[in-house]
Amino acid sequence: MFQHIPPYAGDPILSLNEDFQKDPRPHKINLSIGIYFDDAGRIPVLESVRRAQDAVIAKGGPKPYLPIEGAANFRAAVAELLFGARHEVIATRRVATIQSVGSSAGLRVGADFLARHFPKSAVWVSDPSWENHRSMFEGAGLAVHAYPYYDAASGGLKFDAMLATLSGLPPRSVVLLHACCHNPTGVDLTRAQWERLIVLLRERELLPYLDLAYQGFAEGIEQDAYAVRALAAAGLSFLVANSFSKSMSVYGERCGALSVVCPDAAQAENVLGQLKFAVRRNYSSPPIHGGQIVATVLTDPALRALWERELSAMRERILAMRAQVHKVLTAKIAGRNFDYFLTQRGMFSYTGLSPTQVDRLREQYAVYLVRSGRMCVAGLNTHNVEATAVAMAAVLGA
Ligand code: KET
Repeated sequence: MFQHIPPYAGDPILSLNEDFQKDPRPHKINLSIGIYFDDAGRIPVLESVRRAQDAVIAKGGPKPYLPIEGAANFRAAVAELLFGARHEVIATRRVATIQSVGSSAGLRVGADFLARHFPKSAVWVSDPSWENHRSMFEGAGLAVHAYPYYDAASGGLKFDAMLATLSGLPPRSVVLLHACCHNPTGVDLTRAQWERLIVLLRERELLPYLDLAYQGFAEGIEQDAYAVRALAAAGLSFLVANSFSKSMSVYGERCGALSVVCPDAAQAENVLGQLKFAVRRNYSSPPIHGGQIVATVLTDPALRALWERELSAMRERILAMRAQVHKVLTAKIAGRNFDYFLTQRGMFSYTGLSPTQVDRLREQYAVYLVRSGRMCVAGLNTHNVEATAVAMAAVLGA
């Protein structure tokens, strides 16, 4: 029956992470998957999350199906996190938010919604982007193209080329944008660049789709919502998928959301209905437990304050690792500029290592990076940063 089924080629990120788990070498270093590890190399259980989980368990109660769109307290807390309390889009009820199974399901439900209601629209993603973006949108039946983004020569943005490409797109084309901590490059738009981009998006009647998977890892929770709020302030309609996997270290609880900002409340109600239709025919409704933990952290003032401190500490530890790997590499390799470690933001650094160099790092030194040259800086710690830099120096021929 299944003889014609080909083997799965594997996923560039998740398969690598599986290979890492199987690697018997005790000195192995995992800088592949976008997970934050603490200085002891462990995935932290945040104290705010642990207390919220205790509260959710203590409350007990039955576990009914959630509504298709998720729990009301979770959805309201997400909207406030994204836009700020009492924001106009919330007050006028023109944002439709669903709780999703990680932001991945939010992205995919949004893609299904677009495929059904914007069938002629193609999706434009940055070159490069998170590998799964293209796969998800193509999986929903949408055509996917790339706009210029990262400039390998300067380590910065090809901003003019990006604008030039986007200004040539037909109206209602979908433009996927990383709201902060661009994956994989760590290169974000400045606020001035967002302002210029927003003018273009509005003039060309494009449909922005924001991916906010790393809120709090660039500058802070509020600051990292800048793009979301700037698009809303400009009166644009757009989609935004956001994740709690990284910001609350709850990867396996699969907590995320999709919000669609609409021109008015009537349209938002219909959009919410169509999102529900997309969910119902897919996974029916989201799980209850993780979302209640997240909602508790977001809405309990003491836990919220604790979470913000814990998230700041994660962000600062990554910055310290960036500084340290920069220092060691600069000392080891003369005449090469490693400033990108200092200027790129979020969990990732785009090292410019070739796939062959990445393979050597893994095979000879047990240091795992994604083959694109992406390094998860959040996997570095005071115990492995020196060894990583030594290995990098070796494959760079120093
Ligand atoms: N968007 C981006 C940009 C992203 O990097 C990830 C995960 C997600 C969405 C999905 O996260 P979720 O847990 O579904 O809310 N990225 C890391 C893990 C993965 O590939 O699934 C990564 O890039 O390593």
